[in-house]
Amino acid sequence: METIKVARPSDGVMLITLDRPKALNALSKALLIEVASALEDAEADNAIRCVVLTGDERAFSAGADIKEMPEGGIPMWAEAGRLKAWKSIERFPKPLIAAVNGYALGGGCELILLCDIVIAGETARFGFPEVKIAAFPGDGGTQRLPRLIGKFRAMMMILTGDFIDAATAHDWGLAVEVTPAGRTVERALEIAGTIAQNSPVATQMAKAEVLMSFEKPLDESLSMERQMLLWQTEDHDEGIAAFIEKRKPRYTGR
Ligand code: CO8
Repeated sequence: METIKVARPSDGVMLITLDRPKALNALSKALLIEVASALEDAEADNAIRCVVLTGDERAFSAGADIKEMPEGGIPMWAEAGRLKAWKSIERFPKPLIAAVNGYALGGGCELILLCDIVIAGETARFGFPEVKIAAFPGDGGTQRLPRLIGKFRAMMMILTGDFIDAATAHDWGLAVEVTPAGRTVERALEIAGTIAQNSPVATQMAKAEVLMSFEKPLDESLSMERQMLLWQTEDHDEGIAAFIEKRKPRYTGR
């Protein structure tokens, strides 16, 4: 990997660090493909139960790589490898946590919108500055942002291109917790460690069910939730047995 670093800091947890510091971790096509590929590895590996995605202290990511744009032109946005990478990140079935310090802009913020939990450092700045280069958030931002923070706040961010700070992001529901900058990744890893102790089959079902609430009409998603509830698993039997026997469960993901 040339544009990301991948580590396994604790049992069941993968940490992906965007690593193009000189370009503020801008999402070059190569970087997007490497993130997607690391997530595909995480999906295939039964030992991985949760992934944390982060950048560095200056930037989570400053968005799509503006310097690739003159050469790529309009066809670059519809290029198959790029779209496939976004799709594969969107479909990642295991819990995905963003630990955000510094700038999270444009495509960088769209990447965060695909995460399941967002922890922001006090220095984090979120924004959609695409309008300033006569573009718009075309990798999901115009659709996902208003669903998360409401129409007026989304319009404010997308139409002005102005950034919001970590406290405002927290207030608007774009981040669940704000930490001192030096503790953001550590806190995200703590949460990942907690998730990793739960049954992977249950956490993946729960993620899929919550995401359904954004995608399907309520009557449809409620009946799918009911179908999932009826889906008996070995982990569920194990969870109940462990509770009754007053011991820690040993989950296998079956
Ligand atoms: N792409 C490429 N390089 C970047 C990017 C970027 N998005 N952002 C920063 N860099 C580079 C800078 O060019 C600079 O490189 P160099 O040292 O070689 O000159 C280096 O990173 C450091 O940046 P700055 O010197 O600018 O650092 P500052 O602290 O002065 O400013 C900012 C930081 C405010 C973050 C500033 O860099 C900035 O405004 N960056 C651009 C942010 C932006 O506009 N992001 C959105 C990009 S568009 C997008 O994400 C999706 C478009 C989808 C369109 C779909 C249409 C269908």
